[in-house]
Amino acid sequence: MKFNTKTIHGGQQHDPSTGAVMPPIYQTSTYAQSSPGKHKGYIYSRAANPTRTALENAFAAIENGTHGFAFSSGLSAIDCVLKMLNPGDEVIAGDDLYGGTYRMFTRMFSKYGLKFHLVDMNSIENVTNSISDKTKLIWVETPTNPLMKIADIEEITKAVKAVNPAILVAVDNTFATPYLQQPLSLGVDIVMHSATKYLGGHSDLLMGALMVNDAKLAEELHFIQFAGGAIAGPMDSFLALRGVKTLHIRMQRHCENGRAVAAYLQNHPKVKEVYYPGLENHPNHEVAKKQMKDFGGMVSFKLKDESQQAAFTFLENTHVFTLAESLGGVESLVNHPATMTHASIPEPERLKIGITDSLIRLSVGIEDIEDLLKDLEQALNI
Ligand code: P1T
Repeated sequence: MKFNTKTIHGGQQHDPSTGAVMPPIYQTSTYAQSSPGKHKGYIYSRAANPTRTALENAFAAIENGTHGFAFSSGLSAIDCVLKMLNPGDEVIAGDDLYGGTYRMFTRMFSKYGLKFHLVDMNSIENVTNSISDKTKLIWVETPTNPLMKIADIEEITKAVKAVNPAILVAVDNTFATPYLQQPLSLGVDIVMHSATKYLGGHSDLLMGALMVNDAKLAEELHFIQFAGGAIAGPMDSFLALRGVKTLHIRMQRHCENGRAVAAYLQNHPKVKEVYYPGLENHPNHEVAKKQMKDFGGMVSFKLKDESQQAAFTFLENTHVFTLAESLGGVESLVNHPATMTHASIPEPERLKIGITDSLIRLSVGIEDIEDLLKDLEQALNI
């Protein structure tokens, strides 16, 4: 199947008991057994639930994987990956990460003996030079949140595997979605999503996803998911599956609107810099063109007036763009990374990579572009 068909049919079967075209919401924690150990494939919903199974099969299909896993949040999916490691193991990750990922790495798992090297993945040597015999995982977020940096997934994976094929490479594919890039097909081991975002697509649920195409890795992740318990519930699984079915058409409009917003901002006299991989002057535009089908709906920018007050005036005055954390829903959102999504990163670290008070992040939705541009124009002119 091609991608658009897969978003609707990938891994799906009509419900075996009734023929229901959409999987029912199996709102049950447990399943009857006729004799101890004799059951119909489902035992207890922490291990598996039919609504979640339908979603997990769809997740696997859209990322070209063989196995998918649905978690209670994006962070719990990352937590599951890190729990494969042991104290003393080392992880190399990008230097620009979602603030919650940074917080989990530096304040939770460091405590349990994992060591994190955060490097600028613009340069592949920065990754390979940090590899030691303790390196077990490379964590790649691309495009990055919020600075929209692009890492070359295929080249990084090749370089890492050339040093040690046992090192796992994982990609947080939240910003791109499998509509734009499919990391498993580029050689990585694990794809992760905050399905809260584009996969769900309607800002009505929290969820995480992992996709792999290796049975042994799948078994290990399923064990941690089952033993740890951070699973997605049946109602959220139903909603996320409904979201996935329109991913391709939503993404087309997100990309169209994202491109138009980036072009508009780039020509605005009050805007200092625009961060969007579709712009020809983006430092990684060529890599983005190579590995992404289009450039998505996330656009960050800095105002020329670098004061926090100037940013806040803008943020308080948009009407179609709602000031809120999160991204990837049908509605447009605006966010101030320094005080909102990335506030957990200590100020000196934030400033070092460029998350200043004047940085504003837009999640461009699928409304009419004229209304979005009008809204930005009036808020910029206050
Ligand atoms: O929020 P949660 O579903 O737990 O997902 C965490 C996460 C992981 N990775 C990326 C790239 C993310 O953007 C996120 C969540 N991000 C936001 C809430 C935000 O506004 O940036």
